Amino acid sequence: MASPIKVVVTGAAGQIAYSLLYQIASGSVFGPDQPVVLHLLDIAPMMGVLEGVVMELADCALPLLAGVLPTANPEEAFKDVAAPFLVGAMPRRKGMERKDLLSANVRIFKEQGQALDKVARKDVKVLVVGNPANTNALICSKYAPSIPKENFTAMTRLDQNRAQAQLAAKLGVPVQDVKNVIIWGNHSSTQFPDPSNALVKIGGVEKPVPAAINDDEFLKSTFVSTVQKRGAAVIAARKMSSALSAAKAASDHMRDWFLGSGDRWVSMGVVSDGSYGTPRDTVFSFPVTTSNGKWKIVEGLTISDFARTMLDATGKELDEEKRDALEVCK
Ligand code: NAX
Repeated sequence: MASPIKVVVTGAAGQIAYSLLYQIASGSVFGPDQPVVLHLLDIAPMMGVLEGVVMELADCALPLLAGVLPTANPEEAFKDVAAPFLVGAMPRRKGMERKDLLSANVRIFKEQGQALDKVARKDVKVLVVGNPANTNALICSKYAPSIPKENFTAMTRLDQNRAQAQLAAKLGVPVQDVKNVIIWGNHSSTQFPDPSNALVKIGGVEKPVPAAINDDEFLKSTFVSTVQKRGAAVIAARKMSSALSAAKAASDHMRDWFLGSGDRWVSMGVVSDGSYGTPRDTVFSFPVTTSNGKWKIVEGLTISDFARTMLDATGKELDEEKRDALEVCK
């Protein structure tokens, strides 16, 4: 058995963490032979609730769970960690503008970047889930200059999983028979869920999804807006935001980053190098492949006029968020 790795989940007393912690501790993320020590970070007023989570983790009697450390101190939480799931953030309250939320949350990610810089492993793989996830990841990376910027990513995997599920339902095939749907840009309503390179296995043969669906109007309109608005649809029905599916997506993202994505493309928010005419130095979601703990942007895809407009719109939003966030951090 390998020696344990330290994994931190922030917002550990919250609803996404409640599903995520079990997946990490039961071996679904780092594999069935990798023990983990879980560091649980939340704010001081939540320590009582966190105590309950610690009790439940113990009561799960999980063989791979080698230790649990609940704390409200970021430096203690991030000490020597290999994999931080940065989930904790302030939720959007009634009457709060997007800008107010951004300003509250980028401060959290500035502080956490500084703490990671000081005490985390230099090969740490950071996944930011808390919103605005892309810009929070950018700020976190900027305040952790001793850690390579490639090690900071934002979660758009939930959007990818939603898109894959929508296409599979339309085609009447199992979800795993659809692959290579892409989420471009921001994890927000400007994201571009792009089915143009997706493949579907029908009768054992892979075919392009656009040809199999053969309905341009559906693919450019209904499909795109269903995926963009899926989070709001879940809130309307559940009166709470997506948690089970968000935790599953966070697990998928980190597992693929650590263990490899195989022959599938996955979408991750990563620091843009300007690929596909996207704004450099923003955390932009691209199709990537992963192996040996590293991601690589899929190259050489054709960008249609429609896709260009969509990529530009989401890129513009990310540039604006970055400008506002850097202003807040001054
Ligand atoms: P909850 O409000 O249930 O939990 C958030 C937890 O974070 C709370 O326990 C809170 O005390 C804690 N927290 C606040 N400030 C903190 C800090 N400075 N350090 C550590 N912990 C802190 O929210 P939940 O539903 O779990 O969602 C968490 C975040 O995920 C939100 O920002 C949400 O918008 C975001 N999401 C991102 C998604 C994505 O695809 N990237 C999808 C799901 C989700 O909406």
